[in-house]
Amino acid sequence: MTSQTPPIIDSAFRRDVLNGLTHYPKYLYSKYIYDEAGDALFQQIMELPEYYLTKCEFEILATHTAEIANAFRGNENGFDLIELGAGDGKKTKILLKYLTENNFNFVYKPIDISENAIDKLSKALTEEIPEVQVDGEKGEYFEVLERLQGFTSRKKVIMVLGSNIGNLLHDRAIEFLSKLNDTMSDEDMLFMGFDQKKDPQRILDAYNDKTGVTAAFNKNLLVRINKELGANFDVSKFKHWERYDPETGTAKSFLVATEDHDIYIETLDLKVHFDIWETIHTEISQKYDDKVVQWLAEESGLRIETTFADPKNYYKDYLFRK
Ligand code: AVI
Repeated sequence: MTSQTPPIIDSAFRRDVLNGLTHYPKYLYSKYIYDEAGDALFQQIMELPEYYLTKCEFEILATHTAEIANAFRGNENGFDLIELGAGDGKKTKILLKYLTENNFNFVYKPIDISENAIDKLSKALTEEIPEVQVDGEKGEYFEVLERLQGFTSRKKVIMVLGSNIGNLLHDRAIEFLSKLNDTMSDEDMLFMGFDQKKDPQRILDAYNDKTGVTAAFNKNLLVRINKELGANFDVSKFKHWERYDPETGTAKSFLVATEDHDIYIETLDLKVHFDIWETIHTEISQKYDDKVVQWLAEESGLRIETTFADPKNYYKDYLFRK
């Protein structure tokens, strides 16, 4: 700190940046990558040939559409298909088309913290699959789920695609799954994607593409701190680095300082020093196998009903019940 007066930490972003950059070793939370620029970079990542996750899950949904849809089917009251973090809905549309064409009684409820994302998706669906009943909700996942619990007596199928759970450490993943469990009744289901352990090189390549999109995605954290907190990070002084531990299944992303230098964050009145080769840990992308998913489920009071995999077993969607 260069000033005597402590800065007013008036937002979670400011507080987390302050905590992360004054901690040793330094870290930043990956959830802050996703502003408008970060969302656009993630869309580009999903199109990369190296990023197999999206393609595998797409293949699973396209191959096992009928089986998945039939597993979701409820009683005569139908069900609410609640998707957490729906994004552009590219994968979900396969299911929605099938459910609509086969006259399933359901309402699709995408949930996202971005109102813009919900509006865009609802509009796209009205044009592409006009028969589907869409009722999106803006808000934090659990706040919305609690609200829904209050006025829906229909079966809920909660869907979390994209191995988003992999961005949480195991204890936080258990917390997340347990909270989902709390919102579920006996007939409700949870359908969730988990990227699987595989050839370590394949995983490293997925998080270290040749074109540098993943590097730009991670560096967007610094760009965002510059924009929103008035910092002066020079992103060219950082190198993106990926590490994968095949024993734990954890892929870890870092930004590594390539020279000894200081940066300054105006709204925090904070000077941060980087030694040459000092790291900022930016993201974890956990990889799983059935044993680990089984353990996570048990710890969270859930049980695996069935699984759907792509032909190479790179990726699996698990269907859970309480
Ligand atoms: C959103 N999440 C599941 C992605 C992942 O694979 O961990 C984010 C990502 N990071 C780098 N590439 C993609």
